[in-house]
Amino acid sequence: MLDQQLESLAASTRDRILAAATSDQLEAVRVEVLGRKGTLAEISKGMGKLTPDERKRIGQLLNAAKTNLEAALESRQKQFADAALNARLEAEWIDVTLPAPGPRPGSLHPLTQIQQELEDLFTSMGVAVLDGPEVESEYNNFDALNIPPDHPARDMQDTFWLADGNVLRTHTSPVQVRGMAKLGPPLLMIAPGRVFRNEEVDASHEHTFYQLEGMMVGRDVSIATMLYFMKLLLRHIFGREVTVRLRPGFFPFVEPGFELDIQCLICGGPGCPVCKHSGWVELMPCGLVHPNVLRMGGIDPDEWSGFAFGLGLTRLVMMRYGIDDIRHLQSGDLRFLRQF
Ligand code: FA5
Repeated sequence: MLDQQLESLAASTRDRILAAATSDQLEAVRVEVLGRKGTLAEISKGMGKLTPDERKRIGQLLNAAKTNLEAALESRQKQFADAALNARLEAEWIDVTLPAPGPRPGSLHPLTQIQQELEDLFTSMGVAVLDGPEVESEYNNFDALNIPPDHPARDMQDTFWLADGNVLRTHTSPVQVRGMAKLGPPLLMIAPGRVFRNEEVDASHEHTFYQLEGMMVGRDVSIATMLYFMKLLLRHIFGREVTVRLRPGFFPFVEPGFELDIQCLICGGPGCPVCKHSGWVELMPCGLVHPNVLRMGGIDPDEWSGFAFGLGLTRLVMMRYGIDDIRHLQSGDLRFLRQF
């Protein structure tokens, strides 16, 4: 009686082990049949009533059934483990014979890109590209530009003074002074570079930013010549006509002086933090070179005239790419830089 019971339990359990689809189902079978309160334990309770010989025989059958079922469970469990391992290996498979992608190539900062584009444009027109030091003399940064020590215009640009009396140049205009000394009249030059101001930083103001100075000295240089130049530059950068306005502006080194504003390309006119809600962005102050500046540069203002402009290169980059905060440009954030 007990042997039949045992035999049919062993057969049905083997079937269930083979049919189990997950290791959880397998565990449930194990607990139900081989567990402490499982079916096998239940059967062995009936052995008390048997004769010693029968008990021995059934005991051996019971042990054999238990050992066989445990082996079947273990082998099925191993099948599950093997299948899981294979699936993982399949998912993680890599072709080691593929060539490695190598380090991601870097790219030029958008400011460098625009600076190089403008340098290419102007050199193709025969314009000299000049460079000046970032640590400048007080004389070149101010005095030679018609801004003597007691002139209130010195306060227009918050200056980083160095202990030796030099300054971190507040604009690229000192390269005008260097250009006049180096090239003499007639001259046509640009000077891109980094400038520094002790300013409060916000969406459109940095303490360290880039300008591009332009200067032309010739026999009959006029405001019309200047406008031609500036429009050419803007058309090249934006690839289309952009809306600009010219209004009077005061700079001691030009007379007359103007502010050239560009319609804000971030908001398109209605106003935003970049244009201080005015719809216009100051981009390129300019004017005819003041006779005092020409004279200090060793050029006779009765014989020569000139124009100069100081383009805010960093703001130009912002307008061209629709960058709504100047602080992104020097953040070093690769997520930002990889867009260019
Ligand atoms: C000047 O620096 C004059 N040297 C420009 C000039 C040159 C006038 C030749 C006439 C003849 P200004 O301080 O306005 O001017 O600065 C020129 C441009 O630099 C501004 O129009 C603006 O586009 C940019 N700029 C000024 N301050 C900042 C700043 N803190 N952050 C970013 N861009 C600035």
